[in-house]
Amino acid sequence: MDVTWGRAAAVLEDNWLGSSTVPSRSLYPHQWSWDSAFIAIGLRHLSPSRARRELLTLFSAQWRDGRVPHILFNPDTPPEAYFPGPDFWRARRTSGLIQPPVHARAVLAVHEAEPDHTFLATLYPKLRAWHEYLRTHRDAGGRGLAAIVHPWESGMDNSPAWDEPLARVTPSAGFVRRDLQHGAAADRPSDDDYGRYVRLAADYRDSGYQDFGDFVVEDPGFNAILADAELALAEIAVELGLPAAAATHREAAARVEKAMQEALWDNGFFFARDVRTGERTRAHTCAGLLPLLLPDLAVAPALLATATGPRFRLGRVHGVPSHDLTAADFDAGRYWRGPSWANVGWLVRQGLQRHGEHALAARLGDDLVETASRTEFAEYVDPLTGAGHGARSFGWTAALTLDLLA
Ligand code: 2M8
Repeated sequence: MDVTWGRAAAVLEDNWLGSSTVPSRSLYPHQWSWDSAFIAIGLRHLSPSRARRELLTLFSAQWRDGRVPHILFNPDTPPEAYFPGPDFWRARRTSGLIQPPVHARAVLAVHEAEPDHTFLATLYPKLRAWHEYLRTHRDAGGRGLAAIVHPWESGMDNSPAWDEPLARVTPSAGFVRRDLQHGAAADRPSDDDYGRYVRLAADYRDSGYQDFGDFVVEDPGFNAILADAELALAEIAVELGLPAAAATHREAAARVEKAMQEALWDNGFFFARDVRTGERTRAHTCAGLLPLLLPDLAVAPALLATATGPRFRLGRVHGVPSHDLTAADFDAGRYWRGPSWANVGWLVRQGLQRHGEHALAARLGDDLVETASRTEFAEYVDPLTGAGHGARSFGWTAALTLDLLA
């Protein structure tokens, strides 16, 4: 057995709580939404039944309005282990925010590893309700794009794309950051940003998790993943013998893609759009590369040129930098402001394959495996040196390594 395979499998074993997997035993001791989807994609190679359990556990916490919460709290974890914990959210056992909808893709992948009609038939209506929530409750701009109401919803918390809309938010004070007990301050978001995250989350909570507040943004990463998820849902519908439903999912994907093209594309790149001002934010971040996931993306050649050009240097650096290498505020070690993340690398690799860029996809895949193995499955890495940062034994890094090796 490959040594890396065994070590990656051991990480998932250690992070397994019995019905779900934590991203990290120290920094993130609960179940996170998009982490679980990526983890299931790796777990399916070890145990399809555990991968199914991972996703079924997450969807057991789906809200009645269809949203899949971004954190499902583990009742056995001490409250002081993570902030903001269940007391903050006042939503029983979950947060009230969401994360990118990678789940349909994960459900399909798990089914492909070991076909299970009951699993598909159980999750299909839940996935439909989840996408329906995004399409209706989250269409703040009225353009057919899902808006996020908090940087945490992008999964790319302190991305430079959020600097402008966040500047409107007055930071909260009087809370204790638990993350700094486990992570180096220079690798984590700043105190000011954290204060803004807490303010936005409290305002949203106080509105009953309904109102659009100061931060309302259309993110190309989130929407590309949504369009891809609709394509995955179409494949699931075909598997379930529902060809008419499959056609509606493909149409939904096409609508999101068209809206992204019209509202977010500019000069060779996809940018986030601030719904409050109507302006596109100017930062080139890795989220703008994720529309490569869409196989019929008309602007793929131009986007590929940006990906391989000086801003991201794909194939010539480690992974996919989370921020523009040429930007003055690129920071090689600070979270989502420069470092490369395995999940983004894995998604972009899929995109490269879908656009026939097989050599570049293979080079990226090899680098992701080598870097993950060398850094003890680090949460993120410096794209220029490959040095690990953040947590080690990180769930999705280990899981996606397994998927790349399989
Ligand atoms: C990070 O986000 C959480 C808040 O959700 C945090 O900083 O405490 C992000 O990297 C996010 O993408 C990820 O899902 C989460 C757990 O790994 O950690």
